[in-house]
Amino acid sequence: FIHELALSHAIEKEELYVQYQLIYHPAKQVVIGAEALLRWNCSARGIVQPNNFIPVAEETGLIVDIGYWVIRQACKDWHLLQKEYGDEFKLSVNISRVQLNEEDFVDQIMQIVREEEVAPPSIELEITESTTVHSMQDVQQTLHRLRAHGFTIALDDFGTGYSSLSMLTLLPIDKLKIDRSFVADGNAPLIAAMLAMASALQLQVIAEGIETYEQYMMLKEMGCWGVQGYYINRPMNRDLLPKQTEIGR
Ligand code: G
Ligand code: G
Ligand code: MN
Ligand code: NA
Repeated sequence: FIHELALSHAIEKEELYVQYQLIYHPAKQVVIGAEALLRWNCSARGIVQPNNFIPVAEETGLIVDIGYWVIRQACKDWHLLQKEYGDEFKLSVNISRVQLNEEDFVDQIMQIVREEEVAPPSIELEITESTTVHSMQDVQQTLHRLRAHGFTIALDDFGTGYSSLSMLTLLPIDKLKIDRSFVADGNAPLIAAMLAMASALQLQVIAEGIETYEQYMMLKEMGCWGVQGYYINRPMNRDLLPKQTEIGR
């Protein structure tokens, strides 16, 4: 049980921080991006995992301000990471349904990237299928506006929610992130089918939860565009991330 009051002070008390997990391009053998993963170092209970406080943040609406804080932090870190990984480097940020439903979400995120001097194509927004269960038309419109500004959109946890396939035609997206459960199951035929489908729809694919050399080689040989997982790196603070030259696989 997370006390809402404690969470509501987390930003001002500087208890929030972001860790990063690299996204690696197996064909080119280069880092192409990273996903921002929020952490909370609570003074009362220590490090709280996102699965334990993001639902509370969503229920209370605190996720809106926390989410803007994450986006701003990602923009600040982008400048530093881009020096290491190059101009094409993208930072992905998880966006919850509650954030997307904010009427001024597009204006707010545009203001943040302007102030932080980051171009929208350097930022990818990860949404989940559950993001889209309610008010599909509003979500569609918001995503279209974000893409018109140059942000890219990734459908996260792909294959785990309801109506996965209809989402692909309903939502304007650029990428699929194959949920790590499919990688863990070693379900090669299913992954191959997802890759073929994504290719037909001209979507790039990132496979999540790559933990072993065998999983890495399988996805690489299948032509998967990007991979992410403990095999590349555990989520970690920006200054500890492996350098481009340290991460040849
Ligand atoms: O590292 P992991 O335990 O970080 O993340 C657990 C879950 O929390 C994932 O489903 C991830 O998408 C979600 N998550 C991590 N960071 C954020 C964030 O900044 N915003 C939102 N909305 N979800 C996040
Ligand atoms: O739901 P989302 O994909 O945004 O969140 C990613 C979650 O998966 C985070 O909790 C992150 O810490 C976790 N994660 C990242 N890589 C691996 C991995 O290789 N194995 C496992 N088991 N979890 C991972
Ligand atoms: Mn994600
Ligand atoms: Na995911």
